[in-house]
Amino acid sequence: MPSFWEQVNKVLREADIIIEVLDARMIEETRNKEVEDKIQKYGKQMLYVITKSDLVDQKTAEQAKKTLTPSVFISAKERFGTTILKKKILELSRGQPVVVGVVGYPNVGKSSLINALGGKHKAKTSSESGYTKGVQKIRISPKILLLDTPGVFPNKEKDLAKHGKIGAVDYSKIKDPEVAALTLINEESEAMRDYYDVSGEDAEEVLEKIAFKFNKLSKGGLPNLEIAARLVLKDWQTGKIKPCTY
Ligand SMILES: Nc1nc2c(ncn2[C@@H]2O[C@H](COP(=O)(O)OP(=O)(O)OP(=O)(O)O)[C@@H](O)[C@H]2O)c(=O)[nH]1
Ligand SMILES: [Mg+2]
Repeated sequence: MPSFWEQVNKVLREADIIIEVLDARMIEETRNKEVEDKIQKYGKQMLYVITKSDLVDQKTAEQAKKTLTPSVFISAKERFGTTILKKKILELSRGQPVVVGVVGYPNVGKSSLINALGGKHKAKTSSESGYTKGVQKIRISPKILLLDTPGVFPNKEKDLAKHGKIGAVDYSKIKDPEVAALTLINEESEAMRDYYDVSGEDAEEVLEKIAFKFNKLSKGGLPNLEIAARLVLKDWQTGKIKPCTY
């Protein structure tokens, strides 16, 4: 099977419109500049779709809308924004039949978005990142054919902590969960405090307290930071912890 990037490249070349799917909690971090550069190079029409908007407040949504155009806010979970998105696609294609490629980082919600748009042939989804392995065609209306693609991140990007935060690498598979979790605790300290109801001088102390609180202990009763780190990454990646935006 061709690599994930090879498959995405083919879709970028062949589709008429490209949807870049972004996670509303981490909009800038889930923008794939390598994908965006290619879209520009091929002269394709791009549409930003910001999904998981059920996890952020309205203010965040409105701010992002101003900077990214054209963009549509949706929640696949709550089936919000899907009608507007279909309308937007038809507006961009001037009512003509159109092939739309759906691309983005792993686990941002590409397949869920396609399902929310009402495809009869459902795209398979999972909380595990890297789930979609090949391009799938899903017709959502007589005029709109969607291409679901495997998630990719920029080749040059080796930022493991970021990949843990945005869920591009699954919490169960991440190689250095402590580094990723400590970075996340630092960046989202208020959200972490609210969710776990613990506080500490620094991220490490917070992680230790989480380990104690959830009984993630090694022999001898010491906190098992690796297991606690995976718990934090899991809660974040699955959307249990909502970011503080004020
Ligand atoms: N809260 C919330 N969760 C969502 C939403 N859309 C998707 N998810 C969750 O995000 C996770 C990933 O969803 P997928 O649709 O499989 O993501 P994907 O981009 O296709 O992932 P890959 O195929 O692995 O690249 C799943 O656990 C979904 O339940 C949404 O609108 N709101
Ligand atoms: Mg998928």
